[in-house]
Amino acid sequence: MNVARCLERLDEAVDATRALGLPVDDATAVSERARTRLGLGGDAYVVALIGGTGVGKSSLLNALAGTEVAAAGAKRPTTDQAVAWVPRQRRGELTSVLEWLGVDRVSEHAGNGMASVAVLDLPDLDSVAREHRARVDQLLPRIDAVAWVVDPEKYKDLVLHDTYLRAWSRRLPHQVVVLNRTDLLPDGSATRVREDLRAELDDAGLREVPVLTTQARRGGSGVEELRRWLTAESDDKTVVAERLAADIREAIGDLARRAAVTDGLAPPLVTAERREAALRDIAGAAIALVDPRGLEAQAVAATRLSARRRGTGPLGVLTSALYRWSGRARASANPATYLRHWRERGSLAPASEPMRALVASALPPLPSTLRPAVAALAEPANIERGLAAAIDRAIDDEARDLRVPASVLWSAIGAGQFVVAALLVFAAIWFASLFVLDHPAVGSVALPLLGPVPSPVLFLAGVLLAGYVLTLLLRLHAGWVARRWARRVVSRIRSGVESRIRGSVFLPLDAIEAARSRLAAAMKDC
Ligand SMILES: Nc1nc2c(ncn2[C@@H]2O[C@H](COP(=O)(O)OP(=O)(O)OP(=O)(O)O)[C@@H](O)[C@H]2O)c(=O)[nH]1
Ligand SMILES: [Mg+2]
Repeated sequence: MNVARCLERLDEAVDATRALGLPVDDATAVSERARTRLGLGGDAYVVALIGGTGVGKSSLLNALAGTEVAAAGAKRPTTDQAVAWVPRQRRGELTSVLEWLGVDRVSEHAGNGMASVAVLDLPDLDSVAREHRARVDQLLPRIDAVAWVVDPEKYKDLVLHDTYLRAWSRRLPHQVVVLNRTDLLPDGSATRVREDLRAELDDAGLREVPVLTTQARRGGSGVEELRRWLTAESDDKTVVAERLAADIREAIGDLARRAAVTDGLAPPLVTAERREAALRDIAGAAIALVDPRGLEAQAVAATRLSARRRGTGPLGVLTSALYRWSGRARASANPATYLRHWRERGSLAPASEPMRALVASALPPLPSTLRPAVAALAEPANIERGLAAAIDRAIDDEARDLRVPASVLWSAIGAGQFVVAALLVFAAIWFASLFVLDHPAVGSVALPLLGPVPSPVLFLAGVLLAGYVLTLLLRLHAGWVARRWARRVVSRIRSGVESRIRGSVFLPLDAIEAARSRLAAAMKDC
């Protein structure tokens, strides 16, 4: 049994539990106790006789010793201070252990085949002297092994079974139940009582705990069996190590249970699918505030402005300059500013709702210890703060380098518009020449006709139509480019918001899951 490794696991479990904000006092007490016990060393382990008053604990110790080590008597209770019976050759090594236990009444023996074990006779658990039980409770966590002593009257005692045997069973790999005073039973009924006690222990899940029957008085039958149990574990270090490891294992298990980790498994508090669905819903609500339609309108206006500058020929240069000069361009077409003002378009409250629902679905099966930490994940103020930061950063990334799209087509259209303008000038000159050079005899000028229509008129109409078609083409193309661009911007903001929600709104949930996984890992290899 590697206690050092178990202690490392316990430290990891304590760290993980602290990260969850759960109390760790019991676990750190176990850790300190184990480290102290390991530090004390000694080549003997300590077995305590524990039970109700008058069951014969002191008498059993005297029977083992073959002499009166501890006072036994009819007065109830008799023992009020722990008495240790230790092998003389180990006395020195045991001194620090006994000091740590607070036991100063020590009786030595020559060994007698019990060279590795110190036996403690303790005060009772159930007399009017409450301080006796308090003393046992104080000592029990430091004891290496226990012989629970009962008698035919008290063997069903609930306090012993529920408060002690059941509670300590997993922390004490070396324990035995001793049914003493069996000589007081009528002939033949000792076996029945023993079987009854056995069944009682089995029902409580204590199948591995052996039951011995003894008579501390009148011949001391069964006392040799108790002695064999006490000396069966020849390697005292194993007893101490197994006890410490069991204690540590239980402490880790307690921490893990508080965090809904059982059998070394930390099933996720919410499934990956539910989490992704919540993420999408939260991002969707956030994107509603970013307002894709509004952005599209802004993008179209800004793109058309830019297209007008390039693609409307000499007239466009003039109108664009006027637009800019008057400030209208800024007011009606600034996608970046529009994005940055997302807060003005509504509240974040609906965006925190999917998280609240997600947390509410995770809470019911959780132990009460973990619930507050998980419930805090649905705290609207926290969610909204994280979400606002996520939106701000995603928008900032996008708005910082937001460039209104441009197209070479617009320059080509612009060139076309210059040609149109030139042709208009030409048409104007043509008309002027007709009036000025040949005025007033218009009718005398031979006008080239194209069918019934004079060529200059047709020419003028054609040039104007070409100008109109180019303007329309520019407008339609700029609108199409702008909408496509706006969709891309929204989609980049959406993925930016989603990835940031993962790292902000879901961060506390991830921290809880990480701590639970660490607890699950700490349950292995100990
Ligand atoms: N008949 C019989 N009497 C016993 C036996 N063991 C102990 N007794 C008697 O039971 C009484 C109580 O014995 P103790 O050894 O003082 O009991 P204890 O468990 O140490 O009691 P506390 O010190 O009060 O906790 C004494 O009068 C003993 O002589 C036994 O096996 N058979
Ligand atoms: Mg006693």
